[in-house]
Amino acid sequence: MAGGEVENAQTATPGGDTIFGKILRKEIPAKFVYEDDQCVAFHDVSPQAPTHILQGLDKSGFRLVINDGKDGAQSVYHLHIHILGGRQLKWPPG
Ligand code: D5M
Repeated sequence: MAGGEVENAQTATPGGDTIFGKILRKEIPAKFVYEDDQCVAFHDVSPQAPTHILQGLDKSGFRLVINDGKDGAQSVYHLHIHILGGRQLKWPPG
């Protein structure tokens, strides 16, 4: 994904294989922090906070985000949860 998330979300569409499918099948690398037969957690390639994992927890507090659709800046159509933490997050998020 060459552009930013909002830019990528303008053309991303649901259906078919995704980059996360390739990661799950170990066809491309990712920095995994957890893995079992039900779910995986790995570091985001473009972290938006010191901790930015596509599933995980941070003990000093964290934010869970699910982006949905173009206006929600979703760029990968494979259900995933962003976990952001490791700094004071701002609100509203923009
Ligand atoms: O979130 C999709 C997220 O996936 C976005 O934060 C970038 C991240 N991403 C994209 N490609 C990779 C790879 N190869 N490894 C790790 N993370 C990746 P969305 O909510 O769909 O915009």
